[in-house]
Amino acid sequence: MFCYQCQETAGCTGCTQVGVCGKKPDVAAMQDLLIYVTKGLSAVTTALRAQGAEISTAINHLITLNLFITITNANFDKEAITARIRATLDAKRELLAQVRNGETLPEAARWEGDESTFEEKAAVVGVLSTENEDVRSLRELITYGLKGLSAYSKHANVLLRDDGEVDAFLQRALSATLDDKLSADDLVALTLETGKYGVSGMALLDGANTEAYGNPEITKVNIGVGSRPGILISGHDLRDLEMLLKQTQGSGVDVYTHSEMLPAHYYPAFKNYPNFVGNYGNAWWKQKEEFESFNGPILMTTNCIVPPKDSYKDRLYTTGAAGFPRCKHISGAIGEEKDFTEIIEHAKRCVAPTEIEKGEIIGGFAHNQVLALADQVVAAVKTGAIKKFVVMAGCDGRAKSRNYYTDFAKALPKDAVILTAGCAKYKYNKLELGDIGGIPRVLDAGQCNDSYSLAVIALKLKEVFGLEDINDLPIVYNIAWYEQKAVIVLLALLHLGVKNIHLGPTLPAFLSPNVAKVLVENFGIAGIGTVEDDLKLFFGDE
Ligand code: FS2
Ligand code: SF4
Repeated sequence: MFCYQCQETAGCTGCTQVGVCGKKPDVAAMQDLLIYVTKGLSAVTTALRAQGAEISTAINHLITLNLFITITNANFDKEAITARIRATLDAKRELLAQVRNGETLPEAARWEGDESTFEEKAAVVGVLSTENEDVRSLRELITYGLKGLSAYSKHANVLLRDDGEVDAFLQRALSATLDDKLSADDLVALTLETGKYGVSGMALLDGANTEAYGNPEITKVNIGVGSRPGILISGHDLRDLEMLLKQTQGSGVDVYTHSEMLPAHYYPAFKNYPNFVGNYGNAWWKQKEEFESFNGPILMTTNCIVPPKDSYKDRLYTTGAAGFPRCKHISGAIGEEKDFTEIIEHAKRCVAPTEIEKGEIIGGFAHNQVLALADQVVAAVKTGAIKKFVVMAGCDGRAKSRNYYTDFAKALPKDAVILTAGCAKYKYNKLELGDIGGIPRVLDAGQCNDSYSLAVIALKLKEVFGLEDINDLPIVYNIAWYEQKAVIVLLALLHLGVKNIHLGPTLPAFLSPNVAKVLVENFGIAGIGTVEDDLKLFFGDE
């Protein structure tokens, strides 16, 4: 196997024996093949669009879900992934027959094979099948950005929102990664275009979420526990949460959020459920301890799954893109009501969660809420009460080096405000960082996709202060990344013209030295240093 798509890749170069995430070589192989056939299908749909044909929503959804399934920590179930390969080949066969000059399409679009050939084929179509290091780097950078984009599209799709242009671009760009005629410059341009569609994808999801559930508002979220049995829901899918909340009414079972589901508490629609008790635990990587002490069933709606311990494996359920062998998967297509009865009945047999924390955390600072406070925020900037905003969005992870973000947050000057989104927040959202004239020093916009809100806020501030360039704002970017959704967030920020983003705790292994050089020279992308040095860099010697 060879995989280097996430920040925790072995030795900062690539997982070759087994994934640091727990992905085994046979699963890695099927993921490689799934990406290959999905690229092939995308070449077919792109050719059909060029002929003037319409591609069905079902095919668009098939493609986005395939990509989502291969995101780090989403799906470890070889059988489920193999079934997706078969379904993709079936769909492609039918569509390929409608392409004029189908024989001119890339090999991935024409390849056929039954399950007995999958392993052999997977061995020659992985990341390393592109020999040129820079082309490989750019192809993977684009593919990982598209994986992130597909996750956000899928969350909008389950709320019955689609953007045909995003789907068409996603498939065109996937197909372009098969094209040997494209130069490195072409691929750099496509990388930036991916960022443009990243903004569209996040805007689509933002519209879908706020239309369905209202605009997030300032909310205090309980981190303690109640006395009744509970279900813990993790991942990013708000529609799954909505169905679970509805189905648990009157059941005597409480619902708690975990990790990236925390921001659900900020939406008005979810406040109407009396059994929606609070947030339990921390970022994804602490789940082995926290799922154990939760005592009740856990529903993973997306990544990030850590291979479960036997002690709670029978309590772990998956749905949507998530999967783990021998953990019960709750199915349900887009537009269908999923049936969570089995999880609710399971919860009734469990004891209440063991308390691991007490108190409250505050969040809900997505664009609408922050813009409602705009006068207060602008006044604080004008009087100098707020000197700088520090965007610390992104992901959390296991690496000890990520303690940098806790130390950095603690050491920030008292007139700096953190803008955050994603599970990166768990490194500092329980610190006592205080407020500035009533504005908390950590403003949590929501999930990683709500980084979109941070961009909307920055663009609004640019307008209010009458600035020409987004980089003239008193905002610095110190982003933590882990998986591929952070890649699309990064590309979206680059598309919006944001420069000098610091990315840590390490730069992606999939950036070749030349590709890294392009990002450094054109966008000022940099890694992180020590807390002390970085504070000097961002704030001078004040
Ligand atoms: Fe955190 Fe994992 Fe949000 Fe990422 S829970 S690293 O999925 O996309 O963020
Ligand atoms: Fe390794 Fe990350 Fe790939 Fe898992 S997702 S195999 S940890 S690079």
